[in-house]
Amino acid sequence: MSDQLDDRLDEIYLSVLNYESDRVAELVRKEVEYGTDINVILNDALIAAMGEVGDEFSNGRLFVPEMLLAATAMRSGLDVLRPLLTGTTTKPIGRIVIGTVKGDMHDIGKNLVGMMLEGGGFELIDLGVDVAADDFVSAAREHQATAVALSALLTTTMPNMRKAVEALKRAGYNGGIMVGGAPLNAEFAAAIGASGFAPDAPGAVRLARRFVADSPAAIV
Ligand code: B1M
Repeated sequence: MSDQLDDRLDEIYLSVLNYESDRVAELVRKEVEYGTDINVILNDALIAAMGEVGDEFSNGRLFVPEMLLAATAMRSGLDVLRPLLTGTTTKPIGRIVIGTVKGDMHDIGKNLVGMMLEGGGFELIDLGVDVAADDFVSAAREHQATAVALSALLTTTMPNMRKAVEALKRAGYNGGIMVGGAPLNAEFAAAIGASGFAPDAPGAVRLARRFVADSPAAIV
C-alpha cells in the first residue's frame, strides 16, 4: 500500500476516533473517487477504528457515550459506501430475514452484512435490533425466507440467539439459519443448531449462496 494511501486511511481512522461524522463521510467519498478498493476502506479504516474504540472501552478509557459517537461516525462512512455495496440490478437469488437478537442493540455489523447480502443479489428483510425469537419466526414465514441471519455482539445475548434458532426449528422452518457476530464461532453455531456461522460480511454472502444452491426453495 502506498504511503499516501496509508496516510489517507489513517485520516479516516482518526476521524472516526474523533467522532467527526461529516469529515468521515467526506473522506470516504474522496477515497471512493480515488478508486480505492471498498474493502480496504472498510477493513483498514472504518472497522479498524471500531476495533480501537472497543479496546479503549475495555481499558476503561472510553465509555458508552463515546462508543455511540464513534458508531455514528462509522455509520456516516458506511452510508457513503452503501450504494456501492448494495447496487444490483438482477432478479434476487433469495430472500433473507436479518436482525440482531433480543437484548442486543449493536447494528453496525448486521447492517454491513445486510448491505453485502443485497450487493450479492439477495432481497433483504431487516428486522432491526432487539428482535424477539417469535418475530424472526413470523418474518421468515411471512416473507418465505430462503435464510434467516442472526447477529449478536454480546456474550449475554448469545443465549437469545439459541432461543431464536430453537423457535425457528420448532415452527418447522427449513431454510438456512446463519449466525454471526464477534463473540461467536463455528462451534457455538453448531451447538445451537444453526446451519452455519459467518465470521464477516463476505462470509455471510458465501454462506447464503451455499444455502440457495443446497436448497433453492427453502420455505416455512
Ligand atoms: Co458495545 N460492546 N456495548 N456498543 N460495542 C462491544 C461489542 C464490546 C466487545 C466492547 C468491549 O468491551 N471491548 C462489548 C461486548 C463484550 C462482550 O459481551 N463480549 C460491548 C458492551 C459490553 C456493550 C454494553 C453492554 C456497554 C454498557 O452499556 N456497559 C452496551 C450493550 C447495549 C446492548 O446492546 N444492549 C453496548 C453498547 C454499545 C453502543 C450502543 C454504544 C454501540 C453500538 C452502536 C450500534 O451498533 N448502533 C457499541 C459499539 C459501537 C461497540 C463496539 C466498540 C463496536 C461494534 C461494531 O460496530 N464493530 C464493540 C467493540 C468491538 O467490536 N471491538 C462493542 C464494527 C462492526 C463492523 O463489526 O459488529 O463485529 P461487528 O460485525 C462484523 C462481524 O462480527 C460479522 O460481520 C461484521 C462485519 O464484518 N457479523 C456477522 C456481525 N453480525 C453478523 C451476522 C451475520 C454474519 C456475520 O449473519 C449471519
